[in-house]
Amino acid sequence: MKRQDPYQPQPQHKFSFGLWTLGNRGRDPFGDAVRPPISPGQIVEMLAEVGAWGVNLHDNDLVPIEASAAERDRIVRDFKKACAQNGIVVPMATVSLFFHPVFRDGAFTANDPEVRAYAVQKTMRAMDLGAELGAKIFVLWGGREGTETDGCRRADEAVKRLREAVNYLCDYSIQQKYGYRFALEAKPNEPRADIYMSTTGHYLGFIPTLDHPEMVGVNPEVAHEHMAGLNFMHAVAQAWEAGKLFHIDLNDQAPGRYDQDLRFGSANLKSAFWLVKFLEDVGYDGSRHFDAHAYRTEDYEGVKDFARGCMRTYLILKEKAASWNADKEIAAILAELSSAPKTTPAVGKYSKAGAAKLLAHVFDKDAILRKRLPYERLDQLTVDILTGVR
Ligand code: DIG
Ligand code: MN
Ligand code: MN
Repeated sequence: MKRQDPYQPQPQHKFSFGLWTLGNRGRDPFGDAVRPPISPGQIVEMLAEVGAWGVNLHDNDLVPIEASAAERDRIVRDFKKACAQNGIVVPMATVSLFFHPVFRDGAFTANDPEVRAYAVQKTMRAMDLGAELGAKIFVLWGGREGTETDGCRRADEAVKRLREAVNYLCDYSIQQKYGYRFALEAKPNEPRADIYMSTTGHYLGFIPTLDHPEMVGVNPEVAHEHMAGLNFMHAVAQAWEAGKLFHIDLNDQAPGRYDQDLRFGSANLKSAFWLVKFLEDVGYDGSRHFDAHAYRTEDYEGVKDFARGCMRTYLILKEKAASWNADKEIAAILAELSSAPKTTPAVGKYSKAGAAKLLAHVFDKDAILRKRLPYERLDQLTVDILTGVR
């Protein structure tokens, strides 16, 4: 009897893909499309075939920007039917404020007030569409919100314009009773030379300045923090700790390159492991969304391999994280690391008495220095587990 594949995706894993990921036709700045176009319905069927749970979309991934109201309604009706027939849900929606040339100078932060107003209108309509499909997370990625020359606008004016748009859209969601949580996605550059809100940290500093900060979180993407040379799991951990990890874009990326949106875990397996371990250790319950696409060399069978690989690698690393957590030698090392004499004064919440005790305490620095920090052994045990030799 064929052993059940332990890395077979299930709905409870909440694996989702954007229409634009499996529908990516392989066009790049130096080459035309290599794959024929496929319809949203065909993408939904493909997602069901590989075992995904959800599908996400930009407004124009589904509804062409010039579609009439009647065409829009027909397209949405057909898409809802395809999702229902294939048991695929729509957990997240977003809006394209970057593809149409009208956004060449940005959208919410553009210098032209008409463009800024049109961007908000287009987002409202994309929120309507997402709500109709059952989405509860709305992602905003400001791909064009940036500059090639900083002579074009004051950077603090851009922040003000962005805040005005996000406040307005939060109020629209409240008025419409959509119940959206907004997830803001950072990226350092490309398509603009420098994008505002370039890292997840920038957004975590921006959110508390909004009218409805409780409605707004972040959507960190692996590739985007890696492009900035940052530790992605640290960005995710800070977002989580602040109660702001509303969504996540999983993929992979070699540092210092343009956005590669590679198959999850295909470039930096160890950093992918620390991420999966963190998400599983803290019980993150949101979508595991893959914002990635297949190599340009692939046909649609290869695109399915790409999608299966994203989910398979996540599940393999999830199993490795459980092995790491159960490893006795690792547990012993971790216990040793945090040991200290019983007389060590705690810091905790400030108090006059506590401060007096701390100031009076004599620290034996030589004794502290004798305590080992066996990180080489700890990291090699991690490598042994990841490579399957332990
Ligand atoms: C790019 O990483 C962005 C767009 O694909 C989209 O707006 C967002 C959705 O996850 N990610
Ligand atoms: Mn990306
Ligand atoms: Mn993304």
